[in-house]
Formats: sequence, C-alpha cells, structure tokens
Amino acid sequence: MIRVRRRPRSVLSGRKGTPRSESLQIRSPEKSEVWPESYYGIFLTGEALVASTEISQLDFEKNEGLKLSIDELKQIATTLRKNIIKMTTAANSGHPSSSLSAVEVVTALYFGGFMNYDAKNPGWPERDRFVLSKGHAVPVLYAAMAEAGFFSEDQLSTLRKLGSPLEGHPNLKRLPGIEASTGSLGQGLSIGLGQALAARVDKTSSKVFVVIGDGEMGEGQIWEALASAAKYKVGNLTAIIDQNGYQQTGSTKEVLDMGDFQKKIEPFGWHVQTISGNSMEEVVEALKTAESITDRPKMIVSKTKKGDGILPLLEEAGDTNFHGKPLPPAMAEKALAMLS
Ligand SMILES: Cc1ncc(C[n+]2csc(CCOP(=O)(O)OP(=O)(O)O)c2C)c(N)n1
Ligand SMILES: [Mg+2]
Repeated sequence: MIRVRRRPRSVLSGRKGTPRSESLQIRSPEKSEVWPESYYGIFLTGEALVASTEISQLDFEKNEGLKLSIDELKQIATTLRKNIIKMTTAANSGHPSSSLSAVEVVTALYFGGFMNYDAKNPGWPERDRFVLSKGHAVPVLYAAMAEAGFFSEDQLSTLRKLGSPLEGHPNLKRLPGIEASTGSLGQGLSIGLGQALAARVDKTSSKVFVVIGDGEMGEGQIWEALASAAKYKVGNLTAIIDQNGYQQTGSTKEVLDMGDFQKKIEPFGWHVQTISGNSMEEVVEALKTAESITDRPKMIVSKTKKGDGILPLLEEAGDTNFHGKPLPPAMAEKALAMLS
C-alpha cells in the first residue's frame, strides 16, 4: 500500500530545504505594477505550484509511511491553526473560525494514516479523496496541504490574491490535490458519493472523506446523498459533520435546528458516531472505527467549537461565531502567542 512519503514540516528537526528559484516565487503585485503576460500564464493552471513543489519537497525526509502519534498530530494541528490565522489576516479576508473548528479532523485524515495520497503525484488514480464540502473553510485544507508537501508553506501567503491558485474556495482546476470545487454549500456529499461509486466501478480501493458544516446540513441535496449512499451501501465513503454550533448569521439552533444528527442519519442506514471533534484522541478513534466498517457509509458527527484554539479572544471580541472575517493584525498576534 502506498502512503504519503514525506514527514510533515512540524515533526522534522532542523533540516533546511534548498532555496526555491526566484522565478517560481508566487507573489502579489503592487497596485500600480503591471504584470507581464507570462506572469498571468504561470497562474492559469497552477503549474507554478507543481513546479515549485518539486523543489520545496527537498524539505521532506523520505518516510515509509505516515501514521503519526497523537502528540505529533497535535503538534501539526497547532501549526495548521497558526497558518490559518496568518494567511487569513494577510489576505484580510476569509473564514478563520470555520477553519479552526475542523483542524483535528483534517490533521488526523492527512497525517494519521487514514488517507493514501502522494503529494508529489496528486493525480495518482488510486489515491483517497478528500472533499471539503464547507469550501469556505479552505484555509484548513491549504494549511494541511502545505504541511504534506503539495506546495510550499510560503505560498500560503498568496491566499485570495489575484492570480493565486489558493482561491477563497477550493478550485480543482487551479490547484493539484484539490478533489472538488466547493463553496456553494450542499454539494460535497453528492460529489464524494460519485467518487466513491466510481472507485467501485473502477475496482480500486480508493476511499472518500467529506467534511460538511452543520449549517450546511440544512441543504436538501445532502439528504438525497445520504439516502442514495445508504441504498448503494457505499462502504468506502466517510462523512464528517463539523458541528460547531454556528452558521453564517447565528447559531444553527436558531437559524434552522436540525435536531440530533445521529438520530436522524442512523435510520437512513449509515453507521454513525458522535464525538468531541476537537479532541485528537476521539477523532483518531472514530476514524479507526469508521475504517473497520466497510458494508455501509460512515458518518462522524464531530462536535466542535467554531474558532477552537483562540476562543478567549473571540469571547473578548464579543463574537464567538466570528464568521467570515479575518483577525485584525493585533488580534492575530495575540492568537499566535496563545497558540505557541
Ligand atoms: C448554497 C449556499 N448558500 C449560502 C452560502 C453562504 N454561506 C457561506 S458560509 C455559510 C454558513 C455555513 O455554516 P456552516 O455550514 O455551519 O459552516 P461553518 O462556517 O459554521 O463552519 C453560508 C450560509 C453558500 N456559500 N452557499
Ligand atoms: Mg457551523
């Protein structure tokens, strides 16, 4: 079985990579700067990222497999949290709080040995797929992808900049390693179901993981996918609801209370677990259990906190939803200190 081959940056000790070639640096232009035509060309397909990834991957040690310990996973989770804050504050836009709640799940999937992928060959047909249905939380995915070596960490600072493949929502046409273009909520489970069924037709062992928001669960299309996945007993599909208690305009209970997800989804024919989703231990255990079940689709209801890791700062700011806004620079500095 092929697994990701490089150890992530956070668990490396003191190895420095070869500096990247200047011509491959991605940067944003000054307002008055006119970009040469070739500069636009670089960005059109995300090829610049692939090219620079080849070089930046010299940072990583070869490793026979990637199944990190809980402590190592927690270390990576902290790195991801810091990078989420840094990149959204640098972009002066984005969804840090929505990203922070899903950090443990994304970290465990990418670095806990649950997903097979090759950051150096993102199109490897037998890879497992990760679909971030709540696409606005893509900073958590970009942070994980940088850590895994899909592209270099420097490039996170291009988030939402004109021409960067690190768009405000995941775009599979722009960034190798993104498996679905999402952002219009409600579609990711259907996409993941299609990918899981395609693996069955292709007779590959690919698995599919989909992360859905709790507000997003109000979208009707998700319930069609829940019914269909159960009908076809799609045992290579695992979905995770990031139940952080909020959606855009307020608490999910107030806006549209969907009740107890476990009680609603089990009767569809899914295997369902409910866990504390900001506990790395619980996330890893739940993913292990899900991995062992192969005769039906698996759901993990992951009870989380929106903005987990920096909650005291959100409380101080009087907004524990903090939806769709970056931390102002002074607040970001406090957040980074809090996470250190
Ligand atoms: C179809 C659709 N309707 C509305 C929006 C606008 N929107 C963006 S994020 C969001 C809230 C999502 O809440 P939730 O799924 O709970 O994610 P969270 O931010 O809490 O992680 C909404 C309504 C959208 N992106 N797509
Ligand atoms: Mg939510």
